[in-house]
Amino acid sequence: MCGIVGAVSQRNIVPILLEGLKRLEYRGYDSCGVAVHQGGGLKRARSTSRVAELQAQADQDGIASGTGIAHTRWATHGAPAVHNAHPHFSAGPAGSAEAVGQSVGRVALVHNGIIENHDELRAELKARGYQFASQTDTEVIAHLVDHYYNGDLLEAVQQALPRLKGAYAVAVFCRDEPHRVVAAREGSPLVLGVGEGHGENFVASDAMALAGVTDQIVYLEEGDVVDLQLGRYWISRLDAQTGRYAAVQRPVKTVHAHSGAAELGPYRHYMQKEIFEQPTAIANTLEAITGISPELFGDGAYRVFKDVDKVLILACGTSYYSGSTAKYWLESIARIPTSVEIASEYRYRDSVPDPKTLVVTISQSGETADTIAALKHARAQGMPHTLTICNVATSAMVRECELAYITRAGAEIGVASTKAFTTQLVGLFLLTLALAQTRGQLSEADEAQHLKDLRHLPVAVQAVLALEPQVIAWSEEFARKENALFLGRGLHYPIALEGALKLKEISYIHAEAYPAGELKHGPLALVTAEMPVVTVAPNDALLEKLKSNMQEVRARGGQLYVFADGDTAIESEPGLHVIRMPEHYGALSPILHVVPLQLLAYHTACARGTDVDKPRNLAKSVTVE
Ligand code: HGA
Repeated sequence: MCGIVGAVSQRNIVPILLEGLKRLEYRGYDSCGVAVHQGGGLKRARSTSRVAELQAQADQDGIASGTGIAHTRWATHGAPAVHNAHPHFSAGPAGSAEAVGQSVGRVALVHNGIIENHDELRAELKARGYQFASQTDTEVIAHLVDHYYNGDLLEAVQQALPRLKGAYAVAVFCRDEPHRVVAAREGSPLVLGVGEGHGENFVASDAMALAGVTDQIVYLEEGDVVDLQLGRYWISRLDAQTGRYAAVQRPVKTVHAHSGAAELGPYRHYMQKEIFEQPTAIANTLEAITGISPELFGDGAYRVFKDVDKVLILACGTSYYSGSTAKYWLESIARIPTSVEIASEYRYRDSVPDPKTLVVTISQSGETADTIAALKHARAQGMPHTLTICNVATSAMVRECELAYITRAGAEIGVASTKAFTTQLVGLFLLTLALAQTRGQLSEADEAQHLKDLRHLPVAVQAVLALEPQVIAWSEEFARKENALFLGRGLHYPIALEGALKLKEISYIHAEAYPAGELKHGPLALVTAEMPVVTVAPNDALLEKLKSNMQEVRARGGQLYVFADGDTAIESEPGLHVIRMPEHYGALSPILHVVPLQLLAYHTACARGTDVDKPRNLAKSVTVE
């Protein structure tokens, strides 16, 4: 998703801006740009290629300055093209003294988010004589700031912001104020980095972009506007009572952000590396666990768990599937009614709030715009108890929620989530046990057995990873297909959904997942000899039912590819291909069964030659609605 880096310094900050963009590159983007204050005006370079290309262009054009902003764009409004790439320049209304053309604009601006009333603002600004050079919603903000500019950039931004509907993080500077950058956020992430010399200060959409430059970070809050100047910064926000902006203090935190520049080591892609890191990621996530207690989720968790009698899980994408798996655990082990909702649906539908609900959000980055909005919606509906399962301790989600469990998957670079998913499942299983304990549903013997199984999990996942050569053999067949079905039942139905999503995301093969019992109610019509049907077959209470569903596929000539637990009696035969998993792993079995599905998607994508770590049209950290 879009990345923002901005700076004011006494030294040339272009290398820092571009290095910052490189750190955000893994999130996926389709164009990038940098603009600086130079030679008394604005100068910029933009590219639809990689940041390295932008860097070469900036070097060639001699772009260097102490004041500048940079951006990676993931297009929402307007095609990925150079003229739509940020930074955007304003150029004063036609006929005015500021109508100096695109090459010498007055205001330069980068934006992350979506301006919903851009059509209306565009019409207004056009009527005032502003000319638009892009199809983006962003450009209206540049012209609007220009319109309000009267010698003070902060005042102009403060006047423009209340006119915007939607979500934004913006960073802006002006030709007439060479050592100043003003930035603001509402609905999109933004941090301030307090410089450690050269009088410099920074803004960025993630502290990771500033790793190695400063570890003094201020997490800006919704509605904050920050004025960066040499050696000083000033944060303000609109006071609803007075209708004026007033200064606010925000704590400066020391944040040891990782640089995101993880080494690939012996792996071909980050996704493969991350699949193989799962035993370590799970072990790290469990490291501090000596026993089950609500306090694993934060101080005061016992009181909260006692006060709730249902769970509402809000998430998107892969996190939605970890939540869907957890529903089975929560209802069967903790005996607590649970519903799981897609965040972008929940936030816009009429629902029946119950204050005795534990609202659980799940997000790898903790910045997922839809999930944050759904969380706020749930709270506004009168549900105060919130908990997040998240991989980034400093994220907005963790800051917003009353309770949290931080997974320790480490940086996940591949856009298709793998180790974040399995560690989320670990966090959700711990939540299930803690709720079960609070509700008197967990005997000491059960707790001890579950803990033993959890501790053994890294070794069990390692054993599944050893199946890679067999999965590679299957992937060569899959690479020639255009469709696939995935089947699972019960606890493993969400795993089938996740397997289908992985295959879609990175190999671009159309894949759908169904609860196996649902096959005969429609999708069986799709089954032919050309349709591979991947079946997740744990040795659980539903196995015999699943076998009948497999027969339904075989009878129609469908090709079955079955991941069967070692203790099932499913044997290979013509049309029935079996990879034998370790013995059944009880309630934690989904964590094992998803691993070969990740490998299948990965190797199929490799065989088709796709850009595995940066699949087309997708981005990491989905910070727009
Ligand atoms: N709406 C803007 C910015 C998009 C964005 O934030 N992507 O992550 C555009 O389309 O340029």
